[in-house]
Amino acid sequence: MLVMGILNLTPDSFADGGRYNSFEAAVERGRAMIAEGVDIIDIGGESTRPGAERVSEAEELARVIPVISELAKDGVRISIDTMRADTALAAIDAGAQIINDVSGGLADPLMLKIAAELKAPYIAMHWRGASKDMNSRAIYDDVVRDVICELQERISAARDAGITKENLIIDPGIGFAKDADHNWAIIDQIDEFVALGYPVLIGGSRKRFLGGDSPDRREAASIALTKRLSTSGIWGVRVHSVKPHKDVLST
Ligand code: PMM
Repeated sequence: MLVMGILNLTPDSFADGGRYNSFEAAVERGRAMIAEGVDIIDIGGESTRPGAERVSEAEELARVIPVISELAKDGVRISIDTMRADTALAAIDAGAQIINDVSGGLADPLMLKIAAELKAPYIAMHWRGASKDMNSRAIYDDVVRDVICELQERISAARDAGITKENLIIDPGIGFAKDADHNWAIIDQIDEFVALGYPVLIGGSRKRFLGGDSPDRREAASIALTKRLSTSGIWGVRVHSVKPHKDVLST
C-alpha cells in the first residue's frame, strides 16, 4: 500500500496550516518526506477544510509551482491537489505526474479532458460541492450505496472524457460532506469500493471523525487507521506524517 505524504502550501489548512507556507520550509518538508520513504508527495495550494473560501488561480499557482519544480528534481512522484484544469496542466509541466482532484471533475468543466490529454493518472474523489457549505450536504439514505453511485457517475464521466482505466484512481472523500458515522461506515465497508475495480485512495489522516480536539491529537488514531486499512486491498493512504505510517505498514 502506498503512502502519499501531504504538503499543503496553504496558510489556513486545518491540519498543518501555516507551517509550510514558505518555499524553503516546503521544500525542506518535502525532502524530509523523501528521506522517510514517501511514495508520492501530494502538493496543494488551496485549502478544502470545511468552511474554507476558494483562492484565486494565480495565488494557487504561485504557491505550488515553485515547490513542484524544486522537488521534481529529486525524482520523487508528485501529485497536484487541485480542482482547476489550468493548475493541473502547469503542475504536470513543472514535474508532477498525478492529478488529485477532490471534485472528481465537477468543479472545472475542462479538468477531465485535460487529464485525458495529459495521459496522467487521475484521482477522482467523491464530492458534493465546495467546502464553504459542504457540511449541509451530509445527507444520505445509505452512505456507502449513495457514495458508490455518485462515484460511478464520475468514473463514467472520466472514461467518456478519455481517461483510461489504468489511469483512474477513486477516493470516497472521507470528511467531505460526511459526518463521523458516514466516514466510519465507508471505512467499515471499504471492500465495496475496492470491488469497483479501481485503485482506492483514502485520506482520513487527522480528520475530525477521529476525535480529539485538534489535528495533532488525532495522530495515533490516524496511524491505527492506516494499519486497519492495510489488509483491505486499497491502493494508498494520504497522510500527514510519513514515517509512522511506513513503520506500521512494515509490521
Ligand atoms: N482531503 C483533503 C485534501 N485533499 N485529496 C484526496 N484525494 N482525498 C482526501 O481525503 C483529501 C484530499 C483535506 O485534508 P487536509 O486539509 O488534511 O489536506
